Amino acid sequence: MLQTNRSTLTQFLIEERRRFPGATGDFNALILDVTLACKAIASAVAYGELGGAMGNHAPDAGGSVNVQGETQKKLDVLSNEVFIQRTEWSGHLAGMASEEMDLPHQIPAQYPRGHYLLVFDPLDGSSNIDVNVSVGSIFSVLRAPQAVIDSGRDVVEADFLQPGATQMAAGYALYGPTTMLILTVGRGVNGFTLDPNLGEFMLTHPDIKVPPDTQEFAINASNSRFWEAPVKRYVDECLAGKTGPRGKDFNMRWIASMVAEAHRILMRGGVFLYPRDTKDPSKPGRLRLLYEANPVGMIMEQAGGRASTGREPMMGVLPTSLHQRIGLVFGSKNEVERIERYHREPAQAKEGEPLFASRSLFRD
Ligand code: FBP
Repeated sequence: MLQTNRSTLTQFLIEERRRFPGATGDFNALILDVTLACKAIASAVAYGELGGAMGNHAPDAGGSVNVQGETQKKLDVLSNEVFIQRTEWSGHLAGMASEEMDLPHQIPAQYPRGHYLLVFDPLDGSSNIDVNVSVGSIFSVLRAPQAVIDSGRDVVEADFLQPGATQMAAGYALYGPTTMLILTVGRGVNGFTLDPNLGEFMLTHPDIKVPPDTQEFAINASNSRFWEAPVKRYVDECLAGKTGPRGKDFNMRWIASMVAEAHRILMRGGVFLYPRDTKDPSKPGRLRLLYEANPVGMIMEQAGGRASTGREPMMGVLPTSLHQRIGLVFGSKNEVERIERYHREPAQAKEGEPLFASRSLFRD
């Protein structure tokens, strides 16, 4: 039964804007353009093989590889194009950057340029597309540097290298059993569910708060031999459960779609770790700072959770490159702070801790 008393996303944004009498409405219009792109991607994802969008991109040409060295899925490329088409014409953007594009995307000359930069991961969790597991789109809005706004010049990589704390807005769309949008414009976090009949995002989860404590962690345990000692200690203690120093049992989850993990944690708490490890010394982490760690980090912090590199707050990290990778830990505040503390504490003495004995699950 349709609940007519719910706010739409448009209504929510207009009510938010009323708090800023001087606001032009450009920011709201940009958010609505981005969420229209998400609706279009939700439809392509939902059609699956029927829409011919499954599988690798350009298979006849041996596939295509993005700047990350990852094989691009058809939906990766399609989603990237949808984000560009839905946002570049509006006059709100000075430029954009994406996981699927080596360099920043310039706003074509026929369109006016605006005050904002859009950074996005058009389809997160790509490895799950062909197996029908939830995937999503992640976005972050930054203010363009004044020099860009004043001159109208083309954007360069350096314009995007702003710490997470300067984000104007961040969000993700989750393409799961329902399509949901999670959004922060810097005043808490709100969740919207796409009403497929109306084609509107309806406010269903106002003012989301992440529980400060949890008994659920998410990490790809197949990387355990590459983990640093503080992460091994943390996971081992979780696995030791009641019999160990934590004195309580923990459950584990790993969906391999970060956006789906973030959503679970927003809904019921938890902690997600894709830490820096020794697997590939040239990569100080698996996930990307600008369009994965920073937007999810802002959402977590705005919902009372915490986001960290494991050593320092994520929102304070000064980016050095567009596709920079970083170790990422986020979720329930007290758990993330414990992991940060373990990184500050000297390495634990091995003896006396059964799990760290020679028969430990995660031996060095
Ligand atoms: P992309 O799909 O955008 O490249 O994202 C990376 C990602 O899929 C995350 O969503 C997820 O948390 C992680 O990689 C899974 O990594 P792994 O394959 O090591 O489990």
